[in-house]
Amino acid sequence: MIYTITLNPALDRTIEVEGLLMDDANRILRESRFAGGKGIDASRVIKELGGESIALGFIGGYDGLELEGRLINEGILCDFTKISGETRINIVLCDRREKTTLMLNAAGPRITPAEVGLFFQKILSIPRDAEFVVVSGSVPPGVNYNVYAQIITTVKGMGIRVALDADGELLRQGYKANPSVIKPNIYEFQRLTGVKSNRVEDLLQEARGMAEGELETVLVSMGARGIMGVKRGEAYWAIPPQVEVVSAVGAGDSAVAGFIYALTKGMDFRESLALATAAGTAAVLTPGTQLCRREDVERIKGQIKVEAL
Ligand code: TA6
Repeated sequence: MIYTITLNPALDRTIEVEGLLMDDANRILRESRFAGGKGIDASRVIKELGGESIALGFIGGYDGLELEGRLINEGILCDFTKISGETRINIVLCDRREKTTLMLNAAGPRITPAEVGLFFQKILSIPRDAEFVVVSGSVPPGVNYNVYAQIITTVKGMGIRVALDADGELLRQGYKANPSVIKPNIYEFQRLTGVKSNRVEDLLQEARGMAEGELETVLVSMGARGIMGVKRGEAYWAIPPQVEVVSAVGAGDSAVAGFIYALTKGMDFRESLALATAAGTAAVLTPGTQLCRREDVERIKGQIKVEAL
């Protein structure tokens, strides 16, 4: 079983307009709400690909219940830690005319120390035969930036592999706890390493130096350019076909889900990287925070070029 951790989940309220006008009234043409947050997106994609996962994290209030209910309706198992605060709502504003998507991500509810303690009790109850734990996204107020390092250390101590998809101080501290896999996007990777170049050969050199010891795999997602994957002794660049981007929201989460799902199905590194890239590419074909469709992933997977580096 795969477990996903979303400490700051969100109800994503997707709003569509036709030509956003500043300082003026804009008519909403359509709106919808999805269970969101990066780990939850991973759970949704794992389900879409035919896998199973259990979603962990903090939820609270009526919006938290709605988020949980939406996941249950999608057939996703949940084991959230209930909090006194209210789960946040993020705004995903899609402009049909400009074909742009703008995201307004709220900070999230303040988490009390007792609620952090309750969450760690849930972490410790994860069965030792779990296949992977995926930790992803921002953290809400009241949660320290070393929390991912603590989760990674705890879960690794239970003999379970961990994948980390985060940014800034969360990634910096989490990476030092040596998860099995990290998946920053190119900007997050550049912030982590200080590398200024966006050339694959420069990113490769830095990633090779990182993929030593317990950090087995470094994935760097690069949008339409695909994903660079580096392990000790092997490295690839998976390049997708060029597609028309409807919304890139959730593409990185879909790539993480595709990679972890593939590993748990016994695929090798090269195949897992190809599935990750196909899932990320398929995610941009859908509007707002709708994620990838299985049929798109399977179609695109056959078009992924994987170059050995
Ligand atoms: O990647 C998409 C998404 O998970 C959306 O669901 C939206 O809620 C946002 O990212 C949350 O990201 P954050 O970094 O704020 O946790």
